[in-house]
Amino acid sequence: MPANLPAEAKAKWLRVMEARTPQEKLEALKDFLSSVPKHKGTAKLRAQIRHKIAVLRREIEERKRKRGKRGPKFFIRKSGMAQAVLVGLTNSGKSTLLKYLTNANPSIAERPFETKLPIPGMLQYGDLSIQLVEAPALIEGASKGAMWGLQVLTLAKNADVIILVIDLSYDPLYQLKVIVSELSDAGILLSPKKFEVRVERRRGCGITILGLDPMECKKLGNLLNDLGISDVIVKVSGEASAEDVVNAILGYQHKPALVLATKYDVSRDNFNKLEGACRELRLKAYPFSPQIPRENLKRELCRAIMKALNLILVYVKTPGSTPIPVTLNEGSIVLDLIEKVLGNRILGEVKYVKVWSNRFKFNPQKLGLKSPLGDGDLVEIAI
Ligand SMILES: Nc1nc2c(ncn2[C@@H]2O[C@H](COP(=O)(O)OP(=O)(O)OP(=O)(O)O)[C@@H](O)[C@H]2O)c(=O)[nH]1
Ligand SMILES: [Mg+2]
Repeated sequence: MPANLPAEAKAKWLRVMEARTPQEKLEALKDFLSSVPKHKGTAKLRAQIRHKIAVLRREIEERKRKRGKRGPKFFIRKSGMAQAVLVGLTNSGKSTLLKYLTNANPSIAERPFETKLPIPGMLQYGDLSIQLVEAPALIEGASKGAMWGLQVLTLAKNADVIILVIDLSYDPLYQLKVIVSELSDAGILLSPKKFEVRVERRRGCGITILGLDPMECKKLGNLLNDLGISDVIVKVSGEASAEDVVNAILGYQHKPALVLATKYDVSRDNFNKLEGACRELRLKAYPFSPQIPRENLKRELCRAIMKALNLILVYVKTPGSTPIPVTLNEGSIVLDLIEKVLGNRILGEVKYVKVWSNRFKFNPQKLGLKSPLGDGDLVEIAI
């Protein structure tokens, strides 16, 4: 039921939306909550706000603790083309994977909670280099501060991709549920973001929603009412549901993710069950066991990570030089490549651009600045 909020509370909600730092947001949320009348119609809203306040408080305390403490570090500086964090329950095989696929040498053990700090390793395949980071085990209640849960979730927030490590020999659906719900409680959603949301405040304009179909528009209007949000113009581009838009407004992040199902050698039968559940969440699952040839697994995983990130790898050279690998976003054009490797000052001096590609019947071809590039293209830029 929409919460019929007094004008004072609505004005205070706008302060929440305008807050820039977590501390400002926390104060604004507390102020807002104090102005929401307590009755049945606002129970859901008050619960949501209390939850948000609790999450923010923990985040702020966590930051303070990290700043003040000169102890073991949970932060891993990014290197390589992307950082992928391995998140899974204890004993799920995270260290085994890291050791099999990278140069890292973590301790592998049957006893639980063997890995106590994040461990990085570099996954190299051909010209692709992806940093894998083993996160210490996630447990139920991580998002509420259990064990090192909040630090693990912060690692996941900072990574480019999340790899869910799920042990096939022990209730894989339970593990999937725990990981997905802990991440979601920490504001991390595991689906590619296919939309953008812009919110503008305009006094007296009511709720105006642009870019959603009528059903979703109506739903979004109700959800915004429940949150006490009015006088806003919400502009949505791309594919989004009303819930997606509300999550975006509440600050949820979307992270590309994939699933690695370990111990395939001992519990092969569970893979199909897990794969089905992953499909419903739009996650792709890959089997793992140390019996799978290392190079095949590295290739498949690198490709999957690049795809999840919408990245392509192209090679660039000047006439007579050795090509160097460069990552670009999918859909990039020749101009994007030149800007990335040479900067835009040089643009006027480009004489020609030749491209060798398996998309072409005849190679090489001279391309214009607006021509699209594809994965594996070799580009020669003459200046
Ligand atoms: N048969 C088999 N055993 C595996 C596989 N992966 C891991 N194991 C075993 O599972 C146990 C736990 O492996 P680890 O790699 O240490 O697990 P972890 O997720 O790093 O565990 P923590 O760091 O303690 O959270 C070890 O005894 C491994 O040998 C696999 O694919 N097949
Ligand atoms: Mg480990």
